[in-house]
Amino acid sequence: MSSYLITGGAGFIGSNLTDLLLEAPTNTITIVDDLSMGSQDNIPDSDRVTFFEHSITDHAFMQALLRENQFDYIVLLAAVASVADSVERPYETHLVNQEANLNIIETLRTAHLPFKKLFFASSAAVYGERPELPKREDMAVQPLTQYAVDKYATERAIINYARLYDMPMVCARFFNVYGPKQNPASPYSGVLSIVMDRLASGKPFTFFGDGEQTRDFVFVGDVVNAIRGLLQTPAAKADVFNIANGKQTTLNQVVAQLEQLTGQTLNASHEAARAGDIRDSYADASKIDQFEFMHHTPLAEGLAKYVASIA
Ligand code: NAD
Ligand code: UD2
Repeated sequence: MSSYLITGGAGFIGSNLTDLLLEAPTNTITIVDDLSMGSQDNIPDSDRVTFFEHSITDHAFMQALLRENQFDYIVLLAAVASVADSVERPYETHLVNQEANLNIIETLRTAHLPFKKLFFASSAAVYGERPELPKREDMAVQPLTQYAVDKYATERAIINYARLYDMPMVCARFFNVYGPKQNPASPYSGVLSIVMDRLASGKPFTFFGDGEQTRDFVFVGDVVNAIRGLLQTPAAKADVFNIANGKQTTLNQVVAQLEQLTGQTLNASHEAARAGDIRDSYADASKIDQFEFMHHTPLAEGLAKYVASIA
C-alpha cells in the first residue's frame, strides 16, 4: 500500500499515471491541479483519489499538505507546459515551473519529512538547438526559453538537494509524448493531439514547414511506466534520464500513419516553419534502457492505441 502525491494529476501525463497507479488495489493518490490546462473529467471517480483544485504556487497550502500527510511518493508534473506561454509570461510561468517546485523540496528538507522517492518532469527543451544528435544526458544544455531555463534549474536543484541532503529524488527529460487524454486546445499542444483533432473534425491543419522536421514520439503508456519504474528503483537517484522512444520520425511519416489508421485525410496546408522551431530532435535512450522496466512501444502500435482510445 503506497500513497502518492501527483501535482498536475488532472493533465495529460498525470491522469495516465493516476490510471496506472490505481491498478494496484491499495494505492492512494492525492492530486493538486488548478485545472488551468487539465480537466476534472480526467480524474477517476474513486475513494482512493483525493483531488485539490489548487495552485502549487500557494506555498502555505503546499507546505501544510506535505506536513499533514505522509506521502510515500511525490510526482511533480504540474507546469505551464507551453513553451510559447513562457515566452509571453516568463515571470508568471517561472513561479509555477520553478519556484513552486523549490518550495516543495525545501519543505521536505527543512521539516525532515520522510518519503520514498520524488520524481520531477523535465523536458527535451533543455537541449535547445545544439546540432548534436541523438541527445544524451551528459551533453551540454542550451535552454533557450524561460520554460527550458526553469526546467533545467529545477533539475539541478533536485539533483543538488538529493546529493547534499541525501534525499531520494530523480528527474527525467520527456521528449514528444503522445497518446490518450492529450488536450489539443492550444496551438502549442502536442502536434499529434492537434492532428487527431483535425482528422476527426475535418477542420484545417497547418504544417509549419515542409513536414520533414523530425521528433522522437514517445507513447504516454511508456512514459508513465517509466515514471513508476524510476520511483520504485532506489538506484535511480540524484540523476536525470531521457524518456523517449529513441527513434527519429518525420512529421509527414506520422501524419501518414494516422491518416491510414483513421481512414481520414488531413485537410492540410503549409506555412513557414515556426520561429525557433528545432528541425531535428531525438534521444539516446540507452541510459534509461539500463532498467528492465523501460518499454518502447513501437510508433505504429502506440498510434493504433491512441486512435482506438478516441474511436
Ligand atoms: P498538461 O498541461 O496536460 O499537464 C500539466 C498540468 O499541470 C495541467 O493539468 C495543469 O492544469 C496543471 N497546472 C498548471 N499550472 C498549475 C499550477 N499553478 N498549480 C497546479 N496545477 C497546475 O501537460 P503534460 O503534457 O501532462 O505535462 C506534464 C509535465 O511533463 C509538465 O511538467 C511538462 O512540462 C512535462 N513535459 C511534457 C511533455 C509532453 O510532450 N507532453 C514534454 C516534455 C515535458
Ligand atoms: C516540444 C515540447 C516543448 C518543448 C520542445 C523542446 C510538446 C507539446 N512541446 O516542442 O514543450 O519541450 O519540444 O524541443 O511536447 N507543428 C505543426 N503544426 C501544428 C503544431 C505543430 O506543423 O499545428 C510542428 C511544429 O512546428 C514542430 C512539430 O510539429 O515542428 C512538433 O511540434 P510540438 O509543438 O508538438 O512539439 P515541439 O517539438 O515543437
